[in-house]
Amino acid sequence: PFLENVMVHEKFISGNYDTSFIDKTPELFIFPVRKDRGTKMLNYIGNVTINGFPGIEKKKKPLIDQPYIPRVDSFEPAPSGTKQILDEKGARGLAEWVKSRQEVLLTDTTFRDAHQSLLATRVRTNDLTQIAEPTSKLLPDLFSLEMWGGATFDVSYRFLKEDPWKRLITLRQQVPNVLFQMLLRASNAVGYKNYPDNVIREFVKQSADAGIDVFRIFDSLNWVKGMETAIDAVRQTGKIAEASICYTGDIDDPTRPKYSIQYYKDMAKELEAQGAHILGIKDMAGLLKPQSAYRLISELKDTVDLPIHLHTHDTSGNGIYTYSKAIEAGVDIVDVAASSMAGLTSQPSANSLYYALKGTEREPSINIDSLEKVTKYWEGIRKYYSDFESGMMAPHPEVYQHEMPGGQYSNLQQQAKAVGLGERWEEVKEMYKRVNLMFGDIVKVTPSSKVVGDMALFMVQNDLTEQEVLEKGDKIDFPDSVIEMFEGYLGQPAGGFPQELQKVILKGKQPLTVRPGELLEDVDFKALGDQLYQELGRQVTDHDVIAYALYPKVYLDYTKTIEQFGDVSKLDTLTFLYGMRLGEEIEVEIETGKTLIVKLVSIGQAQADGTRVVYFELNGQQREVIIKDES
Ligand code: 3PY
Ligand code: ZN
Repeated sequence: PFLENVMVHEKFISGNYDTSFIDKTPELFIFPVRKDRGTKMLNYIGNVTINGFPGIEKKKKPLIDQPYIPRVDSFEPAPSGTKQILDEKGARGLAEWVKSRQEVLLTDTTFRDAHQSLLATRVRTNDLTQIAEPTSKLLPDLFSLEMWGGATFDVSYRFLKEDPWKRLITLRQQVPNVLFQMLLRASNAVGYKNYPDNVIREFVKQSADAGIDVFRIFDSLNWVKGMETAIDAVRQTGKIAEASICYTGDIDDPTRPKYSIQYYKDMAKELEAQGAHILGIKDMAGLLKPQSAYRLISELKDTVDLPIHLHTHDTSGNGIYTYSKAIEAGVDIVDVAASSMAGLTSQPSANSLYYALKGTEREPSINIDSLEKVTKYWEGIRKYYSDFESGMMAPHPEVYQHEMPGGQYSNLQQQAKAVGLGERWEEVKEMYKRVNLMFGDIVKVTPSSKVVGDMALFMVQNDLTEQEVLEKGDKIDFPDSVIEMFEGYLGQPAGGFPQELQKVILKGKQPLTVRPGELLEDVDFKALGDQLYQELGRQVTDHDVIAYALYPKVYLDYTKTIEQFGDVSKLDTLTFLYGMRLGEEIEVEIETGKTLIVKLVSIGQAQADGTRVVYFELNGQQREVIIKDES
């Protein structure tokens, strides 16, 4: 349509058109001045140099060596792997293949959960892309790479100002042989609330089309009904539905009978009946103790006919021991991370597990020297993101008490600081535990874990006890997330919500008992696309539309940043986070074969209006930008 616009239309050219509206309505012809890519980029660099990056302390760009990148032969095709097995045999065939293996299979989470848990999900696509092809060629025997979903979707748009779909597509091009796995929060997709069923279906379809093979699906209250749509949507795509049980409590603690071995066996049977291809055990906080792992896996193996995939976090320091017992009991696949990105709130180390199992009949098929090369890359990259580290320096067995998921600990700590409770962190952790019991001992994983965290902060901040909540609740303005969960918008917990508390929180409102998806109206994607087209004034893709459906405000803010600063994903990470040092020169490849050379020459004094002139050289030409100093 753009090739046939008015400028080339024969009537317009021949002068037979009434064009007086051009003179009568000049306001229709005011177009924003489009800044060129170079200027936009200088604006970004100037701004981050002067004002710092949101969420971390402003500081001078650190000097950090480039990471070591393992060399691989780009002309050699990648060895065939699990992706080819799925393509040949289908989801059921792949599951049978998994069950037939003697060695324990490994999922590498370094591209997703490891950095979600250690570095606030901040690792950028650039840094993932550099190691993608080496990973594909050096570690072709992995069961899967967990590289998408969970918090990555939101964080990409919100903080990294990059498109998560491009990440998926680019990595898929680099890794044609190993299954790609994502974490899907069932009816909450990659968000914090239930979405209409057709949004879940559309999101799953587009994710599968863009390259996801294995969907780990979980519900934040272990409510199987809330998982039905997502499981079915994945099955429709022909990809692998890894329906998962979230592990909480302690099956071997007689004082915690709610989450018994029987509870898990019943749920496993339900998930098998729903059509799961693989059974996932998602131990998001790392609460599964070694002996319990042996018992759980053994009994689940006798209960269902599915391969079992175990996920844990090493927060307590017992991760490898737990895996060792699970492997003894016959678990098929475990989640690990490259050693330099493992341990603590992340997954146990792949390298350590390899050495622990070497020479046993379940020794993983992995070349340890290759793994060490990949590990060295991650060791270098991690340094770029050191300002996002949580500060946890040692194993944290206290997790068995508070039961906070690996990804939540540092987040909640940040939230506590933000509301002035940094000094009262010990109380917040204790309150998290008490809130869980007050809520009836629920599963705590995104988003239910966030609700428990919000309530714990709220109670500490307002010096409330459980008793006071019940007695004075009619006068208390509870956090929105708490109200919504008690209304049933995240689904139903085992045994229901504590009724007295629910009444207090809902103040007369009636809770849902059905699946929220049954009540939420389907999204009209066509209408939404039109609306987005109007809003942005450009053509939009299906990926844009689904992103807008999931996160309207975050998505629009992202597009505004791109409009203002251009495609900032092209910048190297240190420049992206810290800007430039005076006198420094960098190269930015803005498209293949087109490189900008940027030098920061000087920064002017702050003017009366709070702005500074920043002097650059761009490809040798002097350029200035004016930046508002926010300090
Ligand atoms: C997520 O939902 O992002 C998680 O990693 C939960 O453990
Ligand atoms: Zn996890």
